[in-house]
Amino acid sequence: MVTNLPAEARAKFAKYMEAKTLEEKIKALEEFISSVPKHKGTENLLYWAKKRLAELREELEERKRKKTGRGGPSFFIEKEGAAQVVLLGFTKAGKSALLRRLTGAKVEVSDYPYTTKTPVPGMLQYEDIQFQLVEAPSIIPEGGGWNTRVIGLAKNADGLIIVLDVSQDPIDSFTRLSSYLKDHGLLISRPRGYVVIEKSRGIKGIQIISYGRLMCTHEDIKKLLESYRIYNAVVKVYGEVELDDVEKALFEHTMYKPTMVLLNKIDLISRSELKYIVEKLRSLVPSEIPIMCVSALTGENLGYIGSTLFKILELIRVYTKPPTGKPSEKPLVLRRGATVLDVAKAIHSDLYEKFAYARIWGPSAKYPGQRVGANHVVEDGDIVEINIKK
Ligand SMILES: Nc1nc2c(ncn2[C@@H]2O[C@H](COP(=O)(O)OP(=O)(O)O)[C@@H](O)[C@H]2O)c(=O)[nH]1
Ligand SMILES: [Mg+2]
Repeated sequence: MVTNLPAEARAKFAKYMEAKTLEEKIKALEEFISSVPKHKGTENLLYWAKKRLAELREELEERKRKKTGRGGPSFFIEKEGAAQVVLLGFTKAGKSALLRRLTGAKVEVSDYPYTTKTPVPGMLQYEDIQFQLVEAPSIIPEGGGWNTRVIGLAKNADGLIIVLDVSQDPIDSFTRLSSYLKDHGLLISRPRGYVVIEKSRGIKGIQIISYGRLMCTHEDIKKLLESYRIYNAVVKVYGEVELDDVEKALFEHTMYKPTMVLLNKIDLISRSELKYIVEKLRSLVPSEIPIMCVSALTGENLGYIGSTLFKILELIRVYTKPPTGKPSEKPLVLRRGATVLDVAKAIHSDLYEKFAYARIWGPSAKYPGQRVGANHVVEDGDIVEINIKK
């Protein structure tokens, strides 16, 4: 049940949403929490809000420790290619060695812990597209602000690769790493449903984009957000989502990232040891997460990483062609489930606005050159010709 908050609490919440600095956010959230009446109906909300408050306080503590007042340089890396995938792991798992071998990036591989101090990007070629791999500085088991920035980097990515050293208790490393990620709002297995609310400048009104099944109406969501005095936001719905999940998303910054696991350094152990480890790990790792056994040293199995990423990221490639001309050599990369209209939108807003019909060649076409409407779902390898209204 969605909580019926008194007007005062909602006003306090609006103040929290508008707060700019960390200190302002903390103060506003504290005030909000104390203005919420305590009963069964507000239990969840108070839990989410207090959890968020604890996170913000931790962030502030970290900044104070640094004494710079700014939390150090951010780990932001501009996206390039079809998707950005962050390599995560503890120190010396072999992230740099993998990045170097897979992308040719000039990064130091070292037996000295915490050698990689800032994120390093490189491009991995997969057939006719490229993935941007970004090595994140290693997660420090003791925690701290460095980790906070690594988490920030991972939250901004399209997918994650968890790198484990197969010779250094990979089961324990995986367990610690995945629970650390979960505690910091990063899920590596797909939840039943979740919501992301984006409030950036330039957004007018409430836009609801559903990639799943919404168990309430758009009107319900608008009303809920308006009651929190949110009038401009994009609400992205994934999986099966109830109104409660939308309210929770106001506080919780949990995200799901498609993930794969690399068991690295398989050159160091015997095949029977490896078999035992893989079986044990498989029983712990959610079934949708691929586990691959690789060696950055010998290069074994590294050739399968591109296709595995393509699969878990649920991407497709389409080749666009003008009505009189050849298909493009470079594909347009879209998410699975994309329609002809999404293709038009991705090429040019003009094509989207003046869309009349499309012709399709390839996997989704019943016959070459099939004429289809805007809602036709395209498939990997399709050639799409958009025709506009004359
Ligand atoms: N035997 C073996 N050693 C590796 C492999 N990958 C990395 N290493 C070694 O492991 C150490 C740490 O590697 P590095 O890539 O710097 O780890 P990072 O901290 O995760 O970036 C270095 O001494 C590497 O040479 C591998 O596949 N096999
Ligand atoms: Mg490194």
